[in-house]
Amino acid sequence: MSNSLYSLRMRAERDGGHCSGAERLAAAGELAGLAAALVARALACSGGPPDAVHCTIDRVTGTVPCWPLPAVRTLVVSDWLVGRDCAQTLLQRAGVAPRAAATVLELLAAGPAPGGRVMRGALIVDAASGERLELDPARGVRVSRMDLAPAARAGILAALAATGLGHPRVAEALVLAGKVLHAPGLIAELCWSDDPEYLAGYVADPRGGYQRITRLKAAGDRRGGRALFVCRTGWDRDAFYAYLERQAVLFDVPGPIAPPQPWRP
Ligand code: WAQ
Ligand code: MG
Repeated sequence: MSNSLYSLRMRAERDGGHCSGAERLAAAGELAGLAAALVARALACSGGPPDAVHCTIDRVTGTVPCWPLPAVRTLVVSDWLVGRDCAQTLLQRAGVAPRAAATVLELLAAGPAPGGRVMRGALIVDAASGERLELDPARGVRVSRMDLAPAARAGILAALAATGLGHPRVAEALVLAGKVLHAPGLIAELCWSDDPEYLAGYVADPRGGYQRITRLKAAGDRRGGRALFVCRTGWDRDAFYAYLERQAVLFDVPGPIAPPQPWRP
């Protein structure tokens, strides 16, 4: 599985800000249909039609590793305030300094791009000091070139749906987190959606896996984002970007999926 694979990336913007994005890996024969589906998704993005939709297709070169997906847990919280406390605790357990975790939670809540907007990509944050490390803080790092392996796709989506995780955002976020967890120097990832109706988010880390939190924001809130916390010691920013933006990765086996459990601090 190498030469015949293409990376397909879509991003859409409105009023100079990010409003929709997606990244897939597919064989040549699938590209036309997939691109059409992603354009349709961009045109349907919440908040009104986009001003621009960009689709980029690149042939993938080099070998493509196939990895298992992270383990999935769902922590049920009564409201988003408890959810953010839960995220703070999980980030600390993963090795993020308390102040760094709190600062980033506040930043995502406020809208991390200039003017309180959402970013197209993810923040990169020093897990010890909270310092921002992106090359371009308005854009962040955009993780791409990852997908479910075509032959395993239907089975993995069925396994997720059978446990109540059939929403397409779950599979997409799980694949993204699966790639992020192998990034050099990665300590943890924090994410919640910018979709005003999608309230769940997650903290992922190499030991804890993909830890869903049922509410990380209030209904109707258009702000969301992602942050990648790294250990600065020996960290190489260029290698980090190269892995996240250019290395293609497929996932062919689901991890264990635990039933939802109430969050107890
Ligand atoms: N690379 C880096 N950052 C990204 C990417 C990417 N490929 N895609 C999105 N982001 C950033 C960007 O700032 C978005 O505003 C933010 O993440 C949220 O993106 O288990 O749907 O696509 O129930 O809205 C998580 C929970 C859902 C799923 C996350 O994110 C579950 C989600 P969205
Ligand atoms: Mg997305």
